[in-house]
Amino acid sequence: MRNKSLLLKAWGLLVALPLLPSLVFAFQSTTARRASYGGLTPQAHWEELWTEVMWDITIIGGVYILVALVFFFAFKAKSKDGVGASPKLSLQAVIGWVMIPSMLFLGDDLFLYVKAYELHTQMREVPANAQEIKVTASMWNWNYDYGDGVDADNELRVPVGKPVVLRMISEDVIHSHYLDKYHVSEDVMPGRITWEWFMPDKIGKTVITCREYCGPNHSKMFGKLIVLSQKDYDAWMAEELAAVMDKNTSSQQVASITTGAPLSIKAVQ
Ligand SMILES: [Cu+2]
Repeated sequence: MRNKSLLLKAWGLLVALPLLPSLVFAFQSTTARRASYGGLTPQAHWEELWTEVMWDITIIGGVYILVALVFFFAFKAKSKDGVGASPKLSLQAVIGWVMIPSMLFLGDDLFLYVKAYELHTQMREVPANAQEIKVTASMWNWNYDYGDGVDADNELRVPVGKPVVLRMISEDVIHSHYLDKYHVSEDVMPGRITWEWFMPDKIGKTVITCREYCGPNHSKMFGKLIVLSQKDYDAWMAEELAAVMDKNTSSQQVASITTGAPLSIKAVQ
């Protein structure tokens, strides 16, 4: 009896072993990598984690198939009329077969959980130098407001290599702003400001979609993310600012003409 409980303890230790390396990795992950996230943008971070999940399930799945195949051939019926052998397992073997694979899975799950949490934290922590653009969603339009009177519908222009934070609100129902290439999406709601940030790392155009059903034209609620070189972005912004100035000047002219109106009102009286 005493021997048996010792043996069980030894098994317990053995099944706990796979957890140790994952805890060590997890600890390293949160302390050493946290400061700079290993130099990864959230996008690269997301892709790294995805690749890791794919490798893990492929390796674990492969090992399971291999073990199943070995058992299939080792214990199958030897003759046409025979029956397959089903060896009786000892208690230790039963615990081992159940616990070791379970702990391997659990160890890997914990490791991936810590990495996913790290990615989530990175996606929530906006870099201090991020450019802020205000987003207003409505059925079925995205408006991007850069400040100083510059805004655009369904086209988001940003310079390459600088983090961008979108501060978002909805005028009607719940929408969700999804930047497919950058793996970020966030609900856009009436009465609440939400945000998402991304690092535009490559010049080019990618799609922006609404990721929350928001009415009959939901599928038509998409836009373009246009990443420009800093030079092209500055040129575009200068053009937009000039257009705003022009508009302001002409509306001031309209305003001064209207201020002359009391005379004509008096004339009517
Ligand atoms: Cu929508």
